[in-house]
Amino acid sequence: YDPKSSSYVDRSKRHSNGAAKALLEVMDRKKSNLCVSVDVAQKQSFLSIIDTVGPYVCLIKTHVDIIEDFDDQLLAELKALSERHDFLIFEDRKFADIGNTVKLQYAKGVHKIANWAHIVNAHPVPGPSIVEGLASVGLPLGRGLLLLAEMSTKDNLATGEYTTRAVQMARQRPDFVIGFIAQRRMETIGSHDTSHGEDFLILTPGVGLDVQGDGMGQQYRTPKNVITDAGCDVIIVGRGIYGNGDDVDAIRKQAQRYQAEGWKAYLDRLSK
Ligand code: S5P
Repeated sequence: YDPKSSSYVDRSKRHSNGAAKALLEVMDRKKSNLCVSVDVAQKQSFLSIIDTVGPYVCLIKTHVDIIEDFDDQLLAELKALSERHDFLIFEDRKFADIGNTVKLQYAKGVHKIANWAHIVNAHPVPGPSIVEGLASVGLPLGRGLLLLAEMSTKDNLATGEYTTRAVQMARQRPDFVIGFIAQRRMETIGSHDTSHGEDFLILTPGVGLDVQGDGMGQQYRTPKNVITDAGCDVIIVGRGIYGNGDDVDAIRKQAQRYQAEGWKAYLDRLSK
């Protein structure tokens, strides 16, 4: 079994986790493997970008702790947009602490992330206990977790044995860990026998069509590099979509462009 040559909709049937299933289904329904990362500091701008790109995405990635005028109304509006435009929500919280602390960070505080984010992510650095802590909150709510097995930045430390250990952690909790933030497929890592049908979602940041970096360590690859060549599943695009100002038509055009490029790259991969 090779997830690279299987369709998103067929793969949705292999996942028992509700968030993974729902994501693969919406990707198929909307013909989109585009996740837009909305890293802006004002609520109004945040909601306006999401309303504009909503029709073209399968997933919206948030960093709610960036928003200066955050309030509960923002979450209500985000939820309404996710229903109107049919996308899932991924809070890019990058949990990285002991089980008990991440459990509190996930469920409580100002943001109450578990109440509204279908998907969150975590650094594997604390070991399997971080997954247990998050699962105790997220599983009863049908949520999914991604582990950061690799990063997009220059000279990052998530390589080699660290990546392998991240994959092993995921294999211990397939009910909750639905995949990875990574730059390539992970099923073959750790001299694992892939014949039993393992399937991870690979969500990949560091995607841009016009520039190669941001002067702060970020490194960009194209949708073709990421989806067709590396076999990843979802392209995560931030500033490539809204980085040239807040003109709504320009943002819509970029979202359509990345959606089209990402989908073409997926169809090219399937026809290989
Ligand atoms: O390795 C990573 C992991 C993540 S989640 N590299 C990343 O860039 N990210 C996130 O993806 C980062 O926090 C940001 O929100 C987004 C990339 O944004 P862009 O504007 O560079 O496309």
